[in-house]
Amino acid sequence: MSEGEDILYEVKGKTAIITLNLDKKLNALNGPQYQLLTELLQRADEDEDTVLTLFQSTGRFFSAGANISDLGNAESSEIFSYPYWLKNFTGRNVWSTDVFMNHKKVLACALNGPVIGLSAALVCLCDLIYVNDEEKFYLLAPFSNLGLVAEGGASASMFMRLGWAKASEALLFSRPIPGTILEKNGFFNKSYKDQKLSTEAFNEQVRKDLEGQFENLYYPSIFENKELLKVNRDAQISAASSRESVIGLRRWVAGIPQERFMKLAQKDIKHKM
Ligand code: CO8
Repeated sequence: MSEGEDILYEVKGKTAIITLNLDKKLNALNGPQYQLLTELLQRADEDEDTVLTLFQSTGRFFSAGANISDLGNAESSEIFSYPYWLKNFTGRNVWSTDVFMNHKKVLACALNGPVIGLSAALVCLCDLIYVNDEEKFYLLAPFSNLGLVAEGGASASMFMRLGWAKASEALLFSRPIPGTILEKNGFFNKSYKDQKLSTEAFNEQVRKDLEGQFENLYYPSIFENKELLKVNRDAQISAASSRESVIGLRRWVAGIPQERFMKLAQKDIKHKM
């Protein structure tokens, strides 16, 4: 294992494993942690021997999205400025989305628990999605509740993966979409519910199952097929990501999400459950 404590990077055979390891904060990530996650994904992409990149987590949540206490680090003089948010929001979001979207290897995620916000958007860019227990899983895109708009290309990827009806509920009304509904919509490949696995055992089982899927195949064809599969998707994700990031930038400069994040932290507002 490497890359410190918060996000772990490990290579096992032909699999690069990236693990969110902040379970006490439900794997909510601050800006530098999203940046590190993106750098690690790029590292897996560049590793010639990697066939599969497995994005996994620890504890009871896959990720509670952006760390809502992260804003405390910004100077008061810069919190409403374009340079600050271009660097800490627009630039980072466009880059992370692009790296996830353009990952050349097979990109799979093992969802041990619910996923929220920007992390949910990044999950929607994975090729394959596995869920430990759909009854304990939901996807929440609470952008309307936070004074934000979709991020990470979610305004395009969510209707592709959830269907228009559920993507509208998720994005317009910030409604959590339960795992049982997501199963019907074909959002994930497989549930491990019947096996009643701990998070660690689930992650291990997903890796073994996936390695069994590609071990005797011709790897360059896998990568070329991935490229073909995503070619039409990418134009829409790219356009969405750039548009979302510019609208979001204006919101931050106007101070709207800051106010909503503070209300959430003080429990004056909460997310629908
Ligand atoms: N940020 C920071 N800490 C968090 C977060 C978060 N997003 N989510 C949970 N935690 C912490 C809690 O503060 C708590 O810590 P502590 O034990 O020290 O008090 C611990 O995790 C456990 O959380 P809860 O006790 O609240 O657990 P519950 O099961 O009761 O509730 C929820 C779980 C529903 C996930 C609840 O914690 C919650 O609503 N969290 C906020 C989720 C959220 O709004 N995330 C942001 C989504 S938007 C996004 O990702 C894009 C924003 C772009 C920002 C860009 C910034 C530059």
